[in-house]
Amino acid sequence: TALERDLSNAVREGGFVLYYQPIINLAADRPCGFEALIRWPHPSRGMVSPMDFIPLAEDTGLIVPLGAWILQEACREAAGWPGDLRVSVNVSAVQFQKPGFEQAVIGALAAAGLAPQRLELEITESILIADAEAAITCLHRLRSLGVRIAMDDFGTGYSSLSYLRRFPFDKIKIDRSFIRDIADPDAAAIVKAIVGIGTQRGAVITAEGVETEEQLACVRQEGCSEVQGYYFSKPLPAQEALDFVRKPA
Ligand code: G
Ligand code: G
Ligand code: MN
Ligand code: NA
Repeated sequence: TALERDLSNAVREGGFVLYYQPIINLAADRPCGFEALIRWPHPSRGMVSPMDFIPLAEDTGLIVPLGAWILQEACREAAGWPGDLRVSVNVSAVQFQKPGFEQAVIGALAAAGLAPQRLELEITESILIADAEAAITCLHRLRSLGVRIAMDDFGTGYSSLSYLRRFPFDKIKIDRSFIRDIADPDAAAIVKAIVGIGTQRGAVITAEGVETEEQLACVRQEGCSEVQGYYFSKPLPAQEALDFVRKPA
């Protein structure tokens, strides 16, 4: 298709940009890192959403070079950030399962000179579907390098809670649908349960999609330690993200 051809060209010519959304540590009341979110400024279609082109990249295999570029670019950018700010990179299940994924991570860290502790990989439960044993082994290897693992969109997947016992992770990101509905006691109870399980496992709990002061108060009350969402900032171009960190509170 035409979009497929354009995607292939964009991968070859570097036609993508990464935006960065601040992640706020509530106790410190300041950003502790950024989530990298890819953008594709298409010459005639305008901004194409990753929800439209990541699946296409997965189907065509372009996710391998594209994913390698995302890792390299995010690590390179993060190496220039002050202090111990982390970068969180979304990894699709297909990308994770391709041979060479671990090597792409190691290569990106080395090329950027970034400490592995400053890279966090956001994965979803879907990586466990095909071959859970292989996925768990790979996660252990990545963590032994020092890279952190976050479970993204948590609560929306289809895996059973028993996976949580075998799955090595450092952080749970509570899906924004629960935060949106947090005034509803059922959604609040789910947030409370996730915080309980995650805290028991020693994980950091991040609330995603916080848009209002009321939602912020609720997730703080429920014991989330980090928050992300439009209430603080939308995803920003790299330079604006740095300005966000430097601006006085
Ligand atoms: O920022 P936003 O609307 O654009 O992102 C839409 C979806 O695309 C989200 O599910 C997000 O996780 C995914 N996404 C954004 N950037 C990346 C990326 O760099 N790699 C992968 N695999 N997914 C991404
Ligand atoms: O699937 P993942 O969690 O990686 O994707 C994050 C998505 O959430 C991105 O599309 C990002 O732009 C979007 N996002 C970030 N903060 C908010 C928010 O406060 N509200 C909404 N509706 N979307 C958000
Ligand atoms: Mn994410
Ligand atoms: Na998410």
